[in-house]
Amino acid sequence: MSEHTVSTQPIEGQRPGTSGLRAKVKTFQQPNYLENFVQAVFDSIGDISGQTLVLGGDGRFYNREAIQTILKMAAANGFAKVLVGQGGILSTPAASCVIRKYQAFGGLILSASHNPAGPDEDFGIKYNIGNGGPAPENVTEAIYARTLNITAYQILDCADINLDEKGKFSMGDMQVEVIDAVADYAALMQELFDFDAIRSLFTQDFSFAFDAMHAVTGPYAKVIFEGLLKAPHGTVMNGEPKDDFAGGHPDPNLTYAHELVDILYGEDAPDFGAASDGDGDRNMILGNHFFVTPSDSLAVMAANATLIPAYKKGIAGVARSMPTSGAADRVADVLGIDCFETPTGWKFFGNLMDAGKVTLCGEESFGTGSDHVREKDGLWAVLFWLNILAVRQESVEGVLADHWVTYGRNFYSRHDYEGVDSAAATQVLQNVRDQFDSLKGQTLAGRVVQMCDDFAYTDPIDGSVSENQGVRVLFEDGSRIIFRLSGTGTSGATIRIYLESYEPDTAKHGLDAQEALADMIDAANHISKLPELTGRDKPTVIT
Ligand code: G16
Repeated sequence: MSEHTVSTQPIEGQRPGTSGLRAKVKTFQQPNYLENFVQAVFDSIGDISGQTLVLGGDGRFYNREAIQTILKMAAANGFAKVLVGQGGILSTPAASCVIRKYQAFGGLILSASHNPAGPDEDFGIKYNIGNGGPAPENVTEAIYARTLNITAYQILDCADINLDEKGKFSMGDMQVEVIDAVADYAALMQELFDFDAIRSLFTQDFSFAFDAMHAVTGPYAKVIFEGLLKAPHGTVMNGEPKDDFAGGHPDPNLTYAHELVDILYGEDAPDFGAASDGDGDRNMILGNHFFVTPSDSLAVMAANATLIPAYKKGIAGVARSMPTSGAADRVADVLGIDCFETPTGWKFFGNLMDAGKVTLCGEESFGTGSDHVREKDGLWAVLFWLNILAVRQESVEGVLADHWVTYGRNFYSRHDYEGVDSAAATQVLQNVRDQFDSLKGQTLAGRVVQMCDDFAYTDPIDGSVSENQGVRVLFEDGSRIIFRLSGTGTSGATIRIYLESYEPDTAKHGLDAQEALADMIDAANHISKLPELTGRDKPTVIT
């Protein structure tokens, strides 16, 4: 067993995006691509000698090979110990949980989230810091800067570890401990929620379908829902993780989770349906013939938090990403707590949670979570909803109808245009920017434009500034149209248009969101010239 220093050269394009470095598997398989990035991480995060690293991924194609390489590099770079999930598996929230529980220095999570997997699809890697959360921008920028001047990486020349066997192994001077991927996470969930109440719900006339979408949450969901909570066998659909996600696109939304959606909107539909994504941090919540927008889900959680054991004393505050609807703000207002508006990206919530300023966080991109870990957490959100339903003994639709009576309804939708030519996408946003001055005071979609800007955020804890986080058109009545380019895609550009309008009138709450927002959608197309520039007459995905 010997330690090698291998010469290398910088590789272009290794700047982490919204959530780490994502690229095609074939790109990651290029000589030194993975190694350069991992060495850049190890060179940028401080003194790692004698420290513990957590390592795991969503099980997608290339996960196992990448883990073996990273273990050998961790050993050569001086880590004392690596905790790795059995089979190389750790869902993103489970990795966050393990980093925190064992006070590790940080963790490397291998995932491209909901992006398809397989030899011709996507792979990804991100570094999480010691609080369990995604590295903040100053760290990811330091990693990127290092990728630009890297000249060598360190690696141990040794045999692979058997990732399928739990136990402690040696790799040079470093210890590798292969841990149960589910146990620590399942234990944490039992501390937070009333498992007795949820178990009793399953003995009643209540049916539930959970779609793991052939991705990482299958084993977690089977242990928690069918094992600990005694939901009927078969509650978990598509629960066998596959390295290509069975050819699917495990993004829990109305388009890609259509198998579950068809069941919840079919005959004899279950009372409750939920899905999670590739790496287990996103969630979609459905009732019988009913869809809960992620923005509303966050608001309902905030309003009902005291029904849950972990939050029974109340929540410190909430935070939402800027494009997420203002539904949670209304709840925060009534509760007399702060509501923070951050840029898109879970990494922006970490400081607020560490400072004790927020307990619950959420994003329109099907992410909700709390300060129990520092990632969004799909199964946590499902358990939160099950606990609410167990206590309130109402349907999902009933809970929402009641919520809207109290707080009004923020009609909300996101339109995604995927795989658009990058120059055209940039121009769509620029067209709106060019009208910032002239739009102000104009009437669009029957509403008066109050102001337009490029969203910028100053972190209230460390004062760091993040600019150009989305183009906003804000109306006097609180309605909003927001344009953003996705930071998680790997081919072409994805334009996201976020549309929101507030409706206090209960008589109008039953409207379909696309109907309620139709004039806003027309206005967005008109001011951006999106149809003309992209040649698209409809979005790829509507949520
Ligand atoms: C990631 C981030 C989220 C973000 C989402 C969408 O989620 O963690 O904070 O909201 O991407 O980002 P974008 O609009 O830039 O594509 P995930 O689940 O992909 O890791």
